[in-house]
Amino acid sequence: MVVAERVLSGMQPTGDSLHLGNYVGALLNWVRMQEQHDAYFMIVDLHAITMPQDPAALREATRRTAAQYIAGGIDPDRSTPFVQSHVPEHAQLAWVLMTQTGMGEAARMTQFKDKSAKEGSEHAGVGLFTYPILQAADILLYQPYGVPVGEDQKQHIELTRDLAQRFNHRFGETFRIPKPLIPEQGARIYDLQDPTAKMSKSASSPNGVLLLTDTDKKIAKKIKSAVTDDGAEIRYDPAVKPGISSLLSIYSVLGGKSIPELEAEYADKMYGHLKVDLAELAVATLGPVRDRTAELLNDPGELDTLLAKGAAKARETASSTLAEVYQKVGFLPAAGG
Ligand code: ATP
Ligand code: LTN
Repeated sequence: MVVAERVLSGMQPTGDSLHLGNYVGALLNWVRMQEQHDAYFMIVDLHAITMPQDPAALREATRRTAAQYIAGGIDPDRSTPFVQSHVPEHAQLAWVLMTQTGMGEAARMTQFKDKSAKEGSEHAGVGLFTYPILQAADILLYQPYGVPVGEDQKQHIELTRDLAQRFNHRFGETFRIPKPLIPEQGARIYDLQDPTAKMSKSASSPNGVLLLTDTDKKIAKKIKSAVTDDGAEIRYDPAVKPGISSLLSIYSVLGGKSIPELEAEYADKMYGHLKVDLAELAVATLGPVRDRTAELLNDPGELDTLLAKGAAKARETASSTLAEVYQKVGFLPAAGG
């Protein structure tokens, strides 16, 4: 039997819900990959607390994110969904990797620079600084060949590769060097109100972010009020027409049509036509995901059982990698352990 290659990824249980960027840039790609891979998908709650979180809201968001993974197509019989804090090895390996990371190397991470600037750098927590090292631990524990993420995560995967190579060099071959797997289309979805900014849970205007929990009416309204560009031509040109180009790329991934096909279809039509059709398509795709999420959340016991099963499976691999790391760095094994 050919053993399927392993892939692993995760999202933070922050904000009110996953959004269209997470769905298209990450989740759809995961669903595609689970067919051919031994796939692990985490809900990264340890990462979430690098920014202030309300404890009750965090617990709720963790379940909701798990439900959205499954409603979006992650099949728990095929893949392994789990909650990061259920597997203590993540924090344990992160500590070891922190001792192998340079201050300057960590300070160069653009997500850290952006987020700490937002907080005011004096107030930003140290967790925000070490965030990418925890992410490296998440990945390296499982020895995956690839990590499916949106484009914004490329730098973190590069750091993960550097840390793995450094560790292997210093302590002997231990980690597999993972590749970033970035989708060709939809790797970057833009804010509907500001088509030059990435759609993000922490966006300034809620109208620019299409949530997977939005009602049909809200989905349609957000798309119809999307910011578009001067002129009337429907053409993909992100530099000159960021608004229309962004709508075209969303249309293309959700509808499975290429951008040139869409340009031809809308050659004689107006912006309004494109928006009406895209709103309909978005309601048809995201509506069922929303409804299935609500059903799953109605039975939290079942969801928790599923996550416990995922964590138990994840720990088998994570603990064996961590044991090897502890041995390699020279920790004395606990007697009887
Ligand atoms: P925040 O903006 O608050 O940092 P986020 O919305 O980027 O959060 P994450 O949990 O950091 O959400 O990202 C989860 C996954 O979704 C990652 O793989 C990321 O690359 C992808 N992703 C997030 N936003 C977008 C986007 N606008 N377009 C495409 N992919 C995205
Ligand atoms: N930083 C990532 C979330 C994340 C992740 C991971 C992704 C944490 N650990 C491991 C892939 C693999 C993000 O912000 N999307």
